[in-house]
Amino acid sequence: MSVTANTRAMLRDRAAAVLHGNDAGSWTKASPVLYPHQWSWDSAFIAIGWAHLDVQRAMTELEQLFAAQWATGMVPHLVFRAGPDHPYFPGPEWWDTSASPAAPAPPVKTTGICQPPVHALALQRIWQLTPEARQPEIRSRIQVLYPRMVNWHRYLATHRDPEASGLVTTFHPWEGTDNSPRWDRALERITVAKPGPYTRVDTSEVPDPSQRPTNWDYDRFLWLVEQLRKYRYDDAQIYREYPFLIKDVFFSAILIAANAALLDLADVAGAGDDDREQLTRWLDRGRAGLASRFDTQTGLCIDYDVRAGEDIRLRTFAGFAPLFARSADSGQRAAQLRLLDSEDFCGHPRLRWRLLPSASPAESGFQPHDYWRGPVWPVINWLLWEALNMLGCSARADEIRSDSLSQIAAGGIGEYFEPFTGKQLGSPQQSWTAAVTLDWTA
Ligand code: 2M8
Repeated sequence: MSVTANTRAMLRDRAAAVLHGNDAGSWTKASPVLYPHQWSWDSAFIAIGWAHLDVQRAMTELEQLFAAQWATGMVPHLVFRAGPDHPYFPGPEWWDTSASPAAPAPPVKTTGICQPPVHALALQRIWQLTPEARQPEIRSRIQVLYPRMVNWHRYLATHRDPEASGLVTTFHPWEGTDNSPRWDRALERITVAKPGPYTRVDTSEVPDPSQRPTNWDYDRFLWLVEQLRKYRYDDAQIYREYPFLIKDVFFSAILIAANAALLDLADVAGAGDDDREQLTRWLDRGRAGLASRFDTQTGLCIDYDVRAGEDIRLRTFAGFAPLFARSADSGQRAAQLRLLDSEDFCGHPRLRWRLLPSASPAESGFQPHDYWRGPVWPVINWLLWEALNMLGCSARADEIRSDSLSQIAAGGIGEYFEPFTGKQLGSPQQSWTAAVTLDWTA
């Protein structure tokens, strides 16, 4: 059943209040306490939220993030912006990106990894929502940002895909889905995993530690950062020597959707033929790469562990990469839609709402409270909703929007949700959840 007009209006007001509450002027905290800095893909979603309130502010969000872009084209996963009153671990000293000549000059402080490139989808939404009177200004701002986005995608298509496979290699679980069971085997292979002494801050901010990654995870996450730092964040050296290299089908799918979004904006941005041709080549290569990872038997797309030379055959949200890429052919689409509503995913009889959980309840690593190991993430369902609409599956897309809004109306503007009860988990007042709520209630 769809939410009432009153509920939508109430959600809209609450979501706007969360964005305003987390607004730091020209950038937005990912959440008030747990995530006090500017995160990369959070910012992209946040820009979509701002676009419904103020398109100029939405552009500023992206511009501020891209101001911290590395000379390689990489957009860092986190820009440290909050002052010392807002502790976050690991902070800039742990990353020490001054080791890399490609890192931005002080005072800008960032991490040395990246996150899925949702930014072009945000730019597209901003343009769609720009009122006529604002178009000249926003168009000229898009024209400045666009080449930086092309450069960002170039980084992913080259440094992160030296094999030219069309698939992006992720270097770290913090490049999106932290403790997803997708990384378990690769992390288990890391034997020398004790990093220097450290104190976590997150576990004192989220009262129930079972909703956060374990210390075992953190030992490995931090040890991997030490290795990246040792290689001075040099992608070529990392590729030769570092133990965690995974062809991530979800990340790759977002890049495909993002390349299509940049092509769609090419006229607005006044893009030249070179950029258009390059984007088309990346798009074709990405689609072919993703198609090569599709398993016709299970209907899932499969990550690949480059170091171990192993497929990662798990039932998680990432398996729906062909849908997220908005490029599934009709056979893949039919198989994926069947699987989506099967008992392994949205059709599981215990689910509170028919939404895509981060891992299948049928998967052995599934944990209903634990972060990326089972809970429902509104931003992931937003990506699915948008993809289904673009693939012509608007009835199923409408259900995802409506169930997501019901979940948020009942549970609050939380970070993630328990799939069986709908209980809000993690951080309250999460900016990107507010942002997709604004997009869903427009
Ligand atoms: C989570 O990750 C951060 C590290 O980047 C953390 O656990 O401290 C993830 O959900 C990530 O995808 C997200 O961007 C970030 C901020 O919301 O939080």
